Amino acid sequence: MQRLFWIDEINKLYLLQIKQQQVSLFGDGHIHKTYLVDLEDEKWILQQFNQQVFKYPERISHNHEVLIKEINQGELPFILPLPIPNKQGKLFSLIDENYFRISPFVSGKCVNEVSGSYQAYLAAKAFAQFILAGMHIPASAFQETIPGFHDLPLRYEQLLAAIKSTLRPIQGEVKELVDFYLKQKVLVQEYVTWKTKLPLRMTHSDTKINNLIYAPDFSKVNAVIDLDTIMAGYVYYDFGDLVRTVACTEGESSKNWDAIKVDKTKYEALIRGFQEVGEGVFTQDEMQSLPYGGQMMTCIMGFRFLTDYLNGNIYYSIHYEEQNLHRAKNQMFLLKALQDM
Ligand code: GN1
Ligand code: MG
Repeated sequence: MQRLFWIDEINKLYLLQIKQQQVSLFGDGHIHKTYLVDLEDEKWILQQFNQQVFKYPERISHNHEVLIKEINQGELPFILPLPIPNKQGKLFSLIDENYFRISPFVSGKCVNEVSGSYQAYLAAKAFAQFILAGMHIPASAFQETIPGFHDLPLRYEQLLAAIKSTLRPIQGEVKELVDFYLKQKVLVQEYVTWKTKLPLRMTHSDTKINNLIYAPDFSKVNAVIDLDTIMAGYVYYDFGDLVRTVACTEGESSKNWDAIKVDKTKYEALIRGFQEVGEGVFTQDEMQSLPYGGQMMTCIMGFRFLTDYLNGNIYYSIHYEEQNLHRAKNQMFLLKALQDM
């Protein structure tokens, strides 16, 4: 690994003694650069924060401070590893114009696919319990860390703009995907209708399955992670992203197109998890909006991957040029399967 320019400053700011050889890249996130810091008697997660994606780090700090104040961590059945303050009391540390932060490392298993319906059920329960833990906090207490993050009409507009301005030829497979996603206008209209019926809650808003850490034996959930998108949202967002990443027979990066189907047993397990936790707490409309959530979140990721491909891959990290196109194609097959259910 090349010399890490931030180590000395981090050591000063967090009163640590990290050596370069104790730092290694960690995890599968698409956004931040995440490292595991393995000291002899303790482990930390250190992140070099992506300011291109999150343009308002101060809003994230604000939301995290709300959580630190309002959520009794002892009452949560899992850990919420929020960043620790540096010696100036700040959750972010600015080093050479880059933002860094450190949070507790939670051991366990982080997976991109679950292997059975019990794991699906546990994930759903954990994310629903997270929403529940924040229900006493007015949604207006949270700031929008990415404006319009799950705003489907806005993402549709962004796709239209990318189609107009792209330097890539819209033909063949690209055209097929563009046509498919433009036809999802119906889901965009449904979004507007649900908006009039549902309350805003504190949601995690990025509940893909690898944003959760299971116990090593998968008997429970140890932690809910990736806490930058916690803000006001709809319950179906968090259910929907689980459907997208748990109830699909193939992972988000699979190109095994014919195998992309809905795993109904896992889908039912997700519903069960949300029902058990949300019974008598979530409104009837919120419970009824859950199936829409699966479709909507799959559709929005398809919009976003395709938009990014058309824009020249400026948002998501990729390993090869067509990867965002393939991610959008993967989501198209899943969305079709969800719509046929
Ligand atoms: C990003 O950071 P990560 O990989 O958990 C993205 C999510 C997408 C996801 C798709 C801030 O999440 O919205 O669902 O990739 N996060 C952001 O894999 O854009
Ligand atoms: Mg992540």
